[in-house]
Amino acid sequence: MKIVDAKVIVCCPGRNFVTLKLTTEDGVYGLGDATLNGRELAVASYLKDYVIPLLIGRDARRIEDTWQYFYKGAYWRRGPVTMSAIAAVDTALWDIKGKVMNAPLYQLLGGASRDAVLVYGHASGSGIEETVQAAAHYIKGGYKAIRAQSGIPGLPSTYGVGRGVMYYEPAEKDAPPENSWSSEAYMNFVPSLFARLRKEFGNELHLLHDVHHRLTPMEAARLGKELEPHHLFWLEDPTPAELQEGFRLIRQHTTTPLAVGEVFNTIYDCQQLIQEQLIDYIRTTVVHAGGITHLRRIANLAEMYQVRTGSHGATDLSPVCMGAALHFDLSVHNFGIQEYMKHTDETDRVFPHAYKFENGLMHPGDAPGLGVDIEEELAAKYPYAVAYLPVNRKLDGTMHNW
Ligand code: KDG
Ligand code: MG
Repeated sequence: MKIVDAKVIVCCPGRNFVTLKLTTEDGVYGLGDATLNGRELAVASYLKDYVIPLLIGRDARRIEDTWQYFYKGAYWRRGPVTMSAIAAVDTALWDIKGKVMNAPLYQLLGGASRDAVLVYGHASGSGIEETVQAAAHYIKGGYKAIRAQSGIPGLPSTYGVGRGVMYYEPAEKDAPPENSWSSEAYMNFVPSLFARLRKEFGNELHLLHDVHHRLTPMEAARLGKELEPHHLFWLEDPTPAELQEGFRLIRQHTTTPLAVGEVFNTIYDCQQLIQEQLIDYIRTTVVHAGGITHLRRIANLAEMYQVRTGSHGATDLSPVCMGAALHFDLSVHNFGIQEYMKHTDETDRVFPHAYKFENGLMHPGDAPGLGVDIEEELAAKYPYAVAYLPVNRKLDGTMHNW
């Protein structure tokens, strides 16, 4: 079953997406998400200039061999551009396999391990009361798990404050916005946000929080400790994880569960974190960590150490990735939770999909393959527009982690 056509579709229905479409000699096609927020065209070029010429004529059934061919064959391994490109190929091949077998992808991955997938949404506001209102909105919509972020008194802008109640979009057209940051102001404020949320909503609701790599390990240890009375589901990216051993220090001081990994590309980025049980949830996702094939490998390692999955699912991951993630989540034994941010209506029109949200849970649907399509003519009406993620500086102007 030869691959005879491969196309990279770049579109911007509200935000930029890069999609790979592979077609076989029998006319069956598969899709893969290749979106790397703020660096989209680098992956599009990697695919067009280096991957597609080698894909044409390959047997679409050989998913594992194709993965190894592009991972080992490039010589230059890992990195977000390479791994997003490999992910797109891998996802499209799984989509094709599902369509050929006339089965939803999760059936090929061992079948459903659960009835549906627990997801969390984002509640954010410019201050505590607005965040409480946003959380109430999500609860009304059926959510059982909510990530809460809030503007910090004294700081003009901060991470995670959305656009409208249901949407969040950090990338801005043209030049990167500059945010300002004070770890002291942040740490002094966050426990009061969660105290208020618990007071308002009680103990049953799952509450999550994203630090977005902004603290040192010792600062993160303090925050984790102070949040303990509020029983978070997880504290995400408390410190940059290039220094995996930095998590040992956090772990020694707090029982608040830790989640890491949305910027990881391979199993080697989280090997130590998992094997030393320094984290509770691994957030690697289909598009940035080498596709379904590699994500399953990470999940299998994590299972041995009682680490559960919690894949990244922000809106810069396209509906193609969301569909793939839900098949993975439904099937993998050590699933924990899935991030879910609603795409805009124009994005959903470009990518019609079978997955559904109901009562705080999601299901990928039973359409063959991924169950996600692309309306190419409509996509063409939304041309690419350069957009950058923000950068972050401390109050004295020092460049910090965004
Ligand atoms: O592209 C970057 C965003 O996806 C990221 O900032 C969102 O941290 C994020 C999250 O947890 O969804
Ligand atoms: Mg995050």
